Amino acid sequence: MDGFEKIEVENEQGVATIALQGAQVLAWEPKGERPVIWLSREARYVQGKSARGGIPLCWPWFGPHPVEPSYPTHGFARSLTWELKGREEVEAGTLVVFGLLPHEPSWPHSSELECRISVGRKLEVELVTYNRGDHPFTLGCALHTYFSVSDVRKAKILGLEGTRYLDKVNGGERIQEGAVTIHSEVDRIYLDTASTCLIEDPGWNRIIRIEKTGSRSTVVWNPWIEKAEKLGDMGKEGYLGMLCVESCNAAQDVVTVPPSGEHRLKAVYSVLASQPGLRRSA
Ligand code: TA6
Repeated sequence: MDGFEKIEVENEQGVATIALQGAQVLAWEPKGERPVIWLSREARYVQGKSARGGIPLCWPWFGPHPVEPSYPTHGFARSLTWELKGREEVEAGTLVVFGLLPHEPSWPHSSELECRISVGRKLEVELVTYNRGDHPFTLGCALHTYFSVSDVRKAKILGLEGTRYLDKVNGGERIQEGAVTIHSEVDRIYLDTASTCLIEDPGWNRIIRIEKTGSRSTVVWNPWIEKAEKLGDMGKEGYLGMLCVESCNAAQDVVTVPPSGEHRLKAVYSVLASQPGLRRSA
């Protein structure tokens, strides 16, 4: 992580590392737990590019720009350096606040961003968009969170059963039947869902809970073998130890922020105590 300027946070409840570039959480775990956030062993720490893993912030669009393919995928907020606005001890742990005033030709709107990250037994990440202008604007955004799992082939995501999704690997729209499991490349935008998701990880006998507000879509992504190789910064078997479950406003679930208004996208991550039932069903 040497190429990045970082904030280290450690309190009685949790430990985290956050980069100033992109206000990107690179690591977090509650005290005594295994890492919850996945960071590639082969991540590159270069200016202007988010590191592979952690929690990149996608803003003000998700995926490719809707009309201009030369604009960066997932917007520009993840690759700019944010200002550290404050750090204070709070009941839940430590609150670190970052700010960004975007001045990009691709985003001709008067806006301000804040990212509020609370580190403790839970990790809370809130991305706040303020409209400082006198016209409404429409944006897409995501907390593109990479979770660490013992073996993605054995993990299950609960909370998306019966939800319609866009399948970016095979094309088309489908309905999720049962829990999401991963045995090949998966890249899906689950639409119109505000549900809490659970990642069941029988190998590490734990459940990661993802609660969210201000988010109407959830993206599930694992690049699997070939795509991971093409990315070049995942490590040889990195794809087996990670899983992205992203709290988003993507595809048709974009958000319009009125003049003087704001939008808050927030996720709260926690690890549930080991579940004895998990071992039996594994
Ligand atoms: O969120 C899933 C996704 O949009 C995938 O399509 C995938 O390629 C990915 O994000 C990673 O994007 P990045 O630009 O960080 O390589």
